[in-house]
Amino acid sequence: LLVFTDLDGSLLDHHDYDWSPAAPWLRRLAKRGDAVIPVTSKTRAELAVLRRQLDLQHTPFVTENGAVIGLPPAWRLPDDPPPGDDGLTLFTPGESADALARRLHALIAERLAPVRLFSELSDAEAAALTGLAPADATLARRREGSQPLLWDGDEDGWQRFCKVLEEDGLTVTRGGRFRHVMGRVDKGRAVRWLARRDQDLHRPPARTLALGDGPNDVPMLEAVERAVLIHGAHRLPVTVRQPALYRTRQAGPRGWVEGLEHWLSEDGKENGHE
Ligand code: 2M8
Ligand code: MG
Ligand code: MG
Repeated sequence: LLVFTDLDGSLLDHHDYDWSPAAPWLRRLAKRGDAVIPVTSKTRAELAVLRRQLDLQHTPFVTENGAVIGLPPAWRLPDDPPPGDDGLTLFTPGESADALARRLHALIAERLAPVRLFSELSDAEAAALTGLAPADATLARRREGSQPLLWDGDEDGWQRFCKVLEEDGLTVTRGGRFRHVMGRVDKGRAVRWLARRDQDLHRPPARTLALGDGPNDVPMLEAVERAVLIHGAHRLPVTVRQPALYRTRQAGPRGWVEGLEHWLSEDGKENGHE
């Protein structure tokens, strides 16, 4: 089983980033040999810390809403680009964060749009907005392939600006707190890429399950066999076209557990809801 999971508001609590309610299930899945694959808006710098803490060093990951895909050695194919010093092989299907910032600044100036780039805040401002420790805010600001935005205008104005961005070929989505701009990537494409890679490695065909709480998770929830929409502490509306969708009552890591327990029994066998 490949378990694709969002972090903030899903495996991690939206407010304090705690995942302790999910720890027993993380151990259970690891023991069964099921891959738990983080698919997040967070940066590779943030995830490097979390992969160690969550003991997910041997599974792939997706950062910045699909802009970066990272593979551990066991997921490599011979023709892949060479791995970095950390042993990870990286794919960056989108656009660089610097190029995105340049394009955004041009459009912001042209439209006088009330936008700030999260990556250009001070660590103290970023920490105050997210509840992250200042050192973690530094890691969150280190973008490689996406730019989270702060919009200081009304919703109509945002819809108009969003159209401008999309007409310029950018992808726009929303996480629990911020609006995010990327090149032509999303979590769904990254998940399909990883499921295909799993097949290309000639492993026994894997089932796929995904869990997420935000609008940015929708393409991922629609790209798998079975999905869990975790109750959002952010209260944004989320619509998912997925017949095998379970909506949790609980938020964050408790909702994550509730969703897994809907689809899997404790011995890891799959429950029969369809
Ligand atoms: C941002 O991502 C979340 C994900 O839902 C959001 O939009 O609310 C990113 O900047 C990420 O890097 C950061 O860790 C997170 C902190 O809340 O916010
Ligand atoms: Mg989330
Ligand atoms: Mg996220």
